[in-house]
Amino acid sequence: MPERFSPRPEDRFTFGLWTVGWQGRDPFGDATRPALDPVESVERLAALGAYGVTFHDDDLIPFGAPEAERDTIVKRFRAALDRTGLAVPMATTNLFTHPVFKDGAFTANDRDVRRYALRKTLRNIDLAVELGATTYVAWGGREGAESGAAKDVQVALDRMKEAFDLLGEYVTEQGYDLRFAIEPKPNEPRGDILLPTIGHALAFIERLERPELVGVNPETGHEQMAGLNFPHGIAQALWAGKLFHIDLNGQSGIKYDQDFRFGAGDLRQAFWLVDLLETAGYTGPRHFDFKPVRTDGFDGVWESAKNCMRNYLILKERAAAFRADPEVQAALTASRLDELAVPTAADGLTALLADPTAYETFDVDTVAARSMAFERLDQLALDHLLGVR
Ligand code: 3MF
Ligand code: MG
Ligand code: MG
Repeated sequence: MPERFSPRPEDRFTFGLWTVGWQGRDPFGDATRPALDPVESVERLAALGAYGVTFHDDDLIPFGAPEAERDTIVKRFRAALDRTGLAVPMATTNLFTHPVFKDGAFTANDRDVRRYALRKTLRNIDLAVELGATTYVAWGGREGAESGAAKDVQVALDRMKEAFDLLGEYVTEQGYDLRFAIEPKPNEPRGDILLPTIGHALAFIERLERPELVGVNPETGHEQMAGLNFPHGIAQALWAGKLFHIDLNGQSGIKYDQDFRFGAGDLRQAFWLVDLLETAGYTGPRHFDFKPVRTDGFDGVWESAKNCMRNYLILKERAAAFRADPEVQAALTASRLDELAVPTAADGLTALLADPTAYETFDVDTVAARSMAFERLDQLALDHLLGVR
């Protein structure tokens, strides 16, 4: 393997404990792999060149474990982090596995469930901060419904806002350096989930008491399950200053959440995504949220974890070659990308209204006949992606 595709901690690749630890349980089948010790995951991921790990509370500490057991587990986990140098930049809460969350957590119709969900989250926030996390992800997989009357969506959004306002109040009072990142998903496990896309989440955040504390954690496959263009969604999140974190994986079109390794699925979108992240100044972790296919043993688990990082680095090299190619630069100019960067009316509204070339003498037919030359530009990108340039 060429040296240039071997990950280093500076690449900031991170993995959820639940990814390599996924046992292959799906709605139709039982586990195909035994449970993985989080300490082994830490050691293996460090050896592969990762920067850090992330976790749901229950990935590390079994649900309902007594306090003494919890302390022992955390101590052992922390020792593994110290030994390997892996960081914990993000943590999150499991508000979806236990049957108590069957109708949601922050937006469950049952108030007792909502209060419990908040307490479970606050408890894990303390641990996250103790382990050095600066981002706290919230994926509301059970916040939704299968039928119309079962959820009053506007009222549920009031409850969702209440939850994030309380979480913001808590981290502010504690003086924690921690920001929240909402992870949108359109469906699965609920028939329809609240805050289904990046756009819905961005609009919701602006209604919060402390919007500056809340951003998004978009996942490749989740946007693609809604038929959306992931790099476009990421661009809008960056534009809004809200890309606090990202879940990278692979997905082939509008179907169940496939969670393939990064690079599998829609390779063209993966190329444009890496191009964007690497040129737009995103400095956060490159976090993989994937599921090693359940057909494989642990060989496939570590192979796919390694290849998430390898594929990212290959695409990073291909995207950089695309940007550096003089023919691409000429093609970008021919497609007038430089002109898009020029404000439309920096001379102001009055000047625009007084400019006859903008309307009265504007030759619509001549301008309509100008080719945008996008086909040439796109083939250059494809040639670079395919490695023939
Ligand atoms: C589900 C997911 C989640 C979230 C996680 C928060 C179990 O489709 O993507 O993974 O990523 O809960 O990080
Ligand atoms: Mg997913
Ligand atoms: Mg995810």
